[in-house]
Amino acid sequence: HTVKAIYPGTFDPLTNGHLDLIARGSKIVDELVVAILRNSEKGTPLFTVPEREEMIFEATRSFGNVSVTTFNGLLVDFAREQGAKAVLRGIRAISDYEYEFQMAMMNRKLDPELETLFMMPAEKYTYVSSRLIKGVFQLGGDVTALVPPLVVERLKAKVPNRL
Ligand code: COD
Repeated sequence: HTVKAIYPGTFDPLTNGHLDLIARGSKIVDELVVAILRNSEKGTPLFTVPEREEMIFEATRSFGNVSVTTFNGLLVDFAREQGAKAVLRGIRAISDYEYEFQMAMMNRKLDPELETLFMMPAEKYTYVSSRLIKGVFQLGGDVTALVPPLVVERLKAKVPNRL
């Protein structure tokens, strides 16, 4: 049988850490669906959902088995609709564990059939987060080694008057 997995997140914006995880995940599962949460509670995003979707689409088009879409509501419901058996999540450091553990257990409670798979990124991306990328870029820092080239372009267009 074929295994389909969902890689859910906010992706505001996609980083090389996310991309590293997508590359690792796509080697393990048959089909990987990157799913952007539309109604995020993380506050006002920098990029709109269509902007985030386009950046992910461009960055993942060379992988034959990765697609990108958006979702609303419960992740377990979306996974069931998609016929996905697993959710892929990344663990960067111990600090991610608490939050990820709670989500994985809650999702298991909601749907015992859905498994959460955790993968670790390359060491060089363990400190990369969308939040830090936005903060550093807005203050004039160089993020070219940490996000895909298109994300750098989009950041420049979005935040033109940086220091
Ligand atoms: N290296 C490796 N992995 C990374 C890196 C990095 N540098 N940066 C981020 N990641 C991982 C994160 O750990 C995460 O696993 C994934 O990439 C996506 O990251 P984010 O920050 O974009 O995603 P989140 O944490 O905002 O996603 C939260 C969800 C959208 C999955 C969650 O809120 C959700 O499922 N919401 C839907 C409603 C629901 O079902 N709620 C109940 C859940 S228990």
